[in-house]
Amino acid sequence: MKDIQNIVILTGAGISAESGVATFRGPDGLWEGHRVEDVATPEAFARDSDLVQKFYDERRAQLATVAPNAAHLALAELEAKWPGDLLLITQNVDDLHDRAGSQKLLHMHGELSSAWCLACDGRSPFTGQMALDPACPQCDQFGHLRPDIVWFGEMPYQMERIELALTQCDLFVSIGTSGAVYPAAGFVQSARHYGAETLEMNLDPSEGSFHFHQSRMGRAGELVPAWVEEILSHGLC
Ligand code: BV8
Repeated sequence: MKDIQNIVILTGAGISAESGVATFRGPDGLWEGHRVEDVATPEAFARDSDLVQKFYDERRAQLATVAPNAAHLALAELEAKWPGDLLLITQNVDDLHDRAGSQKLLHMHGELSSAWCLACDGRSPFTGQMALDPACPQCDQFGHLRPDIVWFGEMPYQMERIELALTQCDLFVSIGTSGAVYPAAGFVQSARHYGAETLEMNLDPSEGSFHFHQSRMGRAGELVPAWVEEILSHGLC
C-alpha cells in the first residue's frame, strides 16, 4: 500500500453515461449514423460545416436536460477535502464536472459551452446554436465561430500542464474511458513510469486495462463514491 499525496484523475464519457449523456463507442455510440471520428475532424468541418455545427448544437442543447451524477459529485467532494494536490483531467466536453463543483479541472478536449472565433481567435462562453451563424461575442464578426472542441488531428489543450502533473502524481485514476483515444490513453503508462499507483474504474475493461495496477469493473455512480470514501478515510489506495 502506498501513501498518497498527489492525485491525477482522468475521466471519459462513461462518467457522464448515468446522467444520460451518450458515450461514443457503446451500442448507442453512433450519432445519426456518424462515428465521432467522422464528424469530429477539421476536414469534416471544412467539408460540411453545417453537419458538424448541428452535431455540436444537439449536444450543447442536451446539457440543459442533464445533471451531474453521484460520480461527478463525489470527485468534487474529494477535491474539496483532499489535503494534497489533485488535478481532474476530463476528455468530456460536457459541463457536468463544472456543475458538480470541481475547480481543479482541465477540459483537454475542449467544451461544448465555449465558442472559438477564427477571426479574432477569442474564446467565449456559448450556449446557443452555432449553425445559426451568430456573431462572435468578442469581435462581433459573423460567420467565424467554431466549436471550442479538440478534433481528431488537433492538439489537446494544456498538454504541458498534464505531462508535469503525471510526473508528480502518486496515484493516477482513470474513470469511464475506453482507452481508445490518444494521447489520453497513454497517460497511465506515463504515470506508471514515474512511479504512480494506477487504478481504473470502468464498466468494461478498457483497451489499456493491463497497464493498471488495479481495475474495478462496474458503474461509476457506484464505484466512484465508494472509492472517494475509501481514500478520504485511509489516504491509501
Ligand atoms: C492528437 C472531442 C497530435 C470531440 C475527442 C497515437 C498517438 C497520438 C495520437 C494518435 C495515436 N493514434 C491515433 C492518434 C490520433 C487520434 C486518436 O487517438 N485516434 C483514435 C481514434 C485511434 N488522436 C488525436 O487525434 C488527438 N490529437 O493526437 O494530436 C498532434 C500532434 C502535433 C500536432 C497536432 C496534433 C486528439 C484526440 C481528441 C479527439 N476529440 N473529443 C467530441 O467530443 O465531439 S475524443 C472523443 O473520444 C471524446 O472526447 C472522448 O472523450 C474520447 C474518448 O472516448 P471515451 O471518453 O473513452 O468514450 P467511449 O465511448 O470510447 O468509452 C466510454 C467508456 O465508458 C467505455 O469503456 C464504457 O465501458 C465505459 N462506461 C459506459 N458507461 C459507464 C462506463 N464506465 C463507468 N460507468 C458507466 N456507467
